[in-house]
Amino acid sequence: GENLTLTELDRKWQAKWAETRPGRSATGDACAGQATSEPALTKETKYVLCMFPYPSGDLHLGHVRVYAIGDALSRAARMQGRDVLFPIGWDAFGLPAENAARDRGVHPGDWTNMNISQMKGQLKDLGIAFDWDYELATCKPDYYRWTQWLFLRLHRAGLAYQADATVNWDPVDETVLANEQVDGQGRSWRSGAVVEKRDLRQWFLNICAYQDDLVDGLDTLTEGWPELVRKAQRQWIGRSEGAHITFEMFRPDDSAATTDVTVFTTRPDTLSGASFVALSPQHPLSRQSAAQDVNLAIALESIAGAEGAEGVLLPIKARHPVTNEPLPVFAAAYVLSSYGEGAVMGVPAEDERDARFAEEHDLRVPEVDSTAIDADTLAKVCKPTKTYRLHDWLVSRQRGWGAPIPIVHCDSCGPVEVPESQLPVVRPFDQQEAKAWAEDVTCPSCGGTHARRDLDTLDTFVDSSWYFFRFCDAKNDQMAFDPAKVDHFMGERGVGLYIGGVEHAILHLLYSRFITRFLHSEGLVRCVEPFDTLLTQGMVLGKTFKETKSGRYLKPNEVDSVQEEDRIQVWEKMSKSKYNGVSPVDLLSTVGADVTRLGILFATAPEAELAWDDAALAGHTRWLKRVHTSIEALAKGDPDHRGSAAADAELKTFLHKTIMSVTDQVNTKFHLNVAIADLMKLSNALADFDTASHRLKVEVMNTLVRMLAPFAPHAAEEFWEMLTNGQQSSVHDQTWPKADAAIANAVTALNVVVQIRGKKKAVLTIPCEPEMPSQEALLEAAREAVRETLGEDVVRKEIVVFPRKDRCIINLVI
Ligand code: ANZ
Ligand code: ZN
Repeated sequence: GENLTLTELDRKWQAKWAETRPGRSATGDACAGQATSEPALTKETKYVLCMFPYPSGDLHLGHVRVYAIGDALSRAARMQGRDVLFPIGWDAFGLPAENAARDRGVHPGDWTNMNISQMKGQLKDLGIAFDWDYELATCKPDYYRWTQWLFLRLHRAGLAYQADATVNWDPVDETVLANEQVDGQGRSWRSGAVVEKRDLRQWFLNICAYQDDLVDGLDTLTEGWPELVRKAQRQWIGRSEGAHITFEMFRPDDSAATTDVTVFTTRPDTLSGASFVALSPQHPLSRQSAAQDVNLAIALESIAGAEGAEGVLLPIKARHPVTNEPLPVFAAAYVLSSYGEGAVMGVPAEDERDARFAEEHDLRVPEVDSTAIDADTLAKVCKPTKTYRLHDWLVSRQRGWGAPIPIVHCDSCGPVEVPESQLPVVRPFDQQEAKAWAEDVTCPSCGGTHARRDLDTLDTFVDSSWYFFRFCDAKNDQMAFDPAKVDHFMGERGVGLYIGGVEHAILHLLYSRFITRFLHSEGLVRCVEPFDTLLTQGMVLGKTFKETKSGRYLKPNEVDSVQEEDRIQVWEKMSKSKYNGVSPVDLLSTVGADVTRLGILFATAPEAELAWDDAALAGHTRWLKRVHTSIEALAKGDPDHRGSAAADAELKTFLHKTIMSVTDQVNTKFHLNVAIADLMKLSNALADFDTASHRLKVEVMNTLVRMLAPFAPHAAEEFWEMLTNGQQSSVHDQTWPKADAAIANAVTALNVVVQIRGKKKAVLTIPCEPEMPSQEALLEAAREAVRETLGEDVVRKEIVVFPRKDRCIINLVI
């Protein structure tokens, strides 16, 4: 360990680890290419999973944060003797690869593979101890073959179906666009063409079949999931309890022609105050009215997309179901077509939006009279029901870089499943080639030769909705996963710890929960919820400079040229356009992996937003150097040196308190910043208790280094080698220290408060080691401490009380 820089340590130990693979323990061993060995039945498993990255090309600090957290927690679990699975893979399908393909003329697969190998190198440079044997990429046929299998299982269970859906169609590029790809003027971001709406036949997954389970299941996650995420899930599903009420509609000029319209209400008790009915502009009755009247059609067109009290009076009336009174009917902008029945009863006396609408359109505002309608009548009119905001999951994408939908369309048989034996269905990326490939295939059902393949691919959220199962058995080429292997790592409670960005709090988690419930109902997995504990890490913000007047972002080299009073410094999400980005690759080559990791982990708790400041790094470098120096000093010390018993006792207690706290943080609280602070304090304590015995100091250092290993794995390995003279295997193969509660809670010193007639005059600390001081010794010390205050006064009585084991109050009565 002579004079190596931290970056040299990274290289030294990474090269060693590549050979020795310390700390490896996961036993889904088929993945390691060995015959399944005896699973470690006695070992408790722990599955630590970080959300897998999109292979964009370079790591950013957000990646560093999530993987540094996962690495620390999984390393600590390994040292605690757990059978740990800590895998990594690539969420590798998606649009950026297609864009790169178009812009640079490369195949998206080549572009993706290049990025994967680059990011993989960076993750290794960072020293993250992933189980690389379990690596997967969703764009590889050996993975998406099973995504297709999953789709077929859903289809067979009646949970995948086709329906028409409106999409943005670019007539020049002949492609479908996502909403974000259409600008404010309704033009394609790429071709500039005016985007058209088209109805296409698309595949949906019937997630709504699980809507109640997905809401109710949240109650089983109160311990492990952040309240905010559960709330977001609940809101997204949007279960609302209320009633359906049916209104009879008629045309005043033709009272014989009636139809029924049902509204959804959460307040059936306000029916007596209903003074109008409002329909969404897309409601069949609104459309029907528009079809008969051009002016109405134009008026309807103009309110579509509005958000206020805009509305159009329709030439129909609604009959109040209790009073039979005729009520006006509107098509109103505020009524959503996709919620409830797309129709509301307007109760302006009770509902704010109805009130605004009534005011705008000069409508009556009748009071709600709870006695006007008796309970019996009301019950008869209202049908209790639940409504949900959740919609079925549209999974068809008109894209080339995704998992092809394994369906063949036959004129005689309709949509037919591609037999499992023919998976994977591999689609040529080139659109022209794909079109030819899709034509004239044999129908698996009737054998006809003019069937067509489905040209669409699956939403990439389908790929990521089941990858955590595949990780348990990533190389299986006979099935998506062996249920026994999934059971081994996930059991009844799912992934032990899932770490990722809060931006995935809704869709990814919801889809994964849905698919898990589906696979459970198919008898393939034992868990009903995929993620037992969820840790959502906060964003990493960069130091950002702006010119006050213009709000213009300043480049680093511009900052000094702008007067201090003319610029402000803020923390914002890192981005190229704000010149506030910090590249992990640069950090690795300057301060090294350990200091980068400490910088991220120590800055704040994992859930909090992190204001990244390079200035904090120097402190971490100094700390590691200090530990290094004290190990060198220990090596030179006299091994038989016996120190003061009092110092030994205090240092020992400090050590065990630290073990307790750090263990608690890595196992349950996850405030790794606190754990690191504890370790820093422990290394300071070594200096503070310099008079302690040499052997104890070595023991403290040995324990400190083992607890440092998850956070600064390279430095800890170097320190371990120094401490053990290279006589022991890797620090990452060592066991986690055990706290002795008796020592941690031992009383090593008494806190003595000396009072004169009940008033505090002095506070003393009196060591309890090597033995408890006698009462007489305590009194002696107390008298001595207040001798000057006492002066001539004579002490008449001495009262000694121990309110706590380590606290003593001595009251002197004069
Ligand atoms: C009468 C009423 C009186 C209502 C009252 C509320 C308060 P949540 O809780 O979000 O489910 N509503 C029903 N369908 C709608 C649609 N498609 N677009 C816009 N609003 C719609 O809201 C349910 C309430 O929202 C329903 O209850 C209905 O207004 C309105 F004092 O009916 B209520
Ligand atoms: Zn057929």
